[in-house]
Amino acid sequence: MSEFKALTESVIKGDIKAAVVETQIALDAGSSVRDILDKGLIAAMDEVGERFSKGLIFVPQMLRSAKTMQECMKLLEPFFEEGDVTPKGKVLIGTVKGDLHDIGKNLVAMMMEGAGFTIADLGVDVSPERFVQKAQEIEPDIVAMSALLSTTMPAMPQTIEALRKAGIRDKVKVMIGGAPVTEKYAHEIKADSYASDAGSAVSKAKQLLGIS
Ligand code: B1M
Repeated sequence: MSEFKALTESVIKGDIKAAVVETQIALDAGSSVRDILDKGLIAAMDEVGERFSKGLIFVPQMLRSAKTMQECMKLLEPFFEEGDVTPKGKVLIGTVKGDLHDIGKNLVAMMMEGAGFTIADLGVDVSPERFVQKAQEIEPDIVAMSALLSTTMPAMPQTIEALRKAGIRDKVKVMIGGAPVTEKYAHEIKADSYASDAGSAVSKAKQLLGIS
């Protein structure tokens, strides 16, 4: 593990207090937010996932680590602001039906907001009907879907189909992402864009709307 060993270990253990202190120490030491996220927090969640796969930990521990990461992210949030407040477009985001994972989706929403997008966040377990209803109400430029489970990925094409049936597929761009999602899958289901992480979600969103 890296210079963020203490932070990573606190997140793996689900020790909120220690992890928050370690995040602050890293910020005070001048570490970049990107490094704290990638090498500290996300690395910890990857290890948590590994341990869960091996049966070494169970859902309650995974939940505790998730809560710990969320508390640390609160300290990082102010740093996502780019300072450019020119409105970039409206993004409707949610984690798809059947899926309760929201950390990655929240990170994408936070970074997009920091980059000047207006965000409407539907939360988790969002049905295709709910995406459609909200899209009709707020007329977003982009509908952004996150999925962390291979079993919930099919809710993405279902949502695209629901948008089509409602007659609004051509009025929005669809972006998808999440750990099991791939560029190839995005192509297969005719999404307009795929992003592998929150940073690239921002640049892909700008590309979709023709903003530099
Ligand atoms: Co779950 N879980 N989980 N879990 N969980 C995974 C995803 C898993 C890979 C763990 C494992 O087995 N190794 C596995 C899925 C296997 C699969 O299908 N491929 C799994 C499982 C099996 C489950 C349950 C089924 C376990 C059970 O009950 N038996 C269950 C399902 C519940 C449900 O959703 N219905 C479950 C439950 C949970 C908790 C609730 C306990 C908790 C989530 C809490 C929460 O989110 N509030 C949890 C957690 C924490 C994880 C792991 C450990 C960490 C996820 C995470 O937050 N990562 C995860 C293992 C892992 O990912 N390594 C695991 C950090 C986050 C920043 O990364 O979300 O990938 P991520 O987001 C990234 C990119 O993917 C991307 O940007 C982010 C980085 O910048 N991205 C997008 C995400 N969304 C995007 C959207 C975009 C663009 C980019 O555009 C729209």
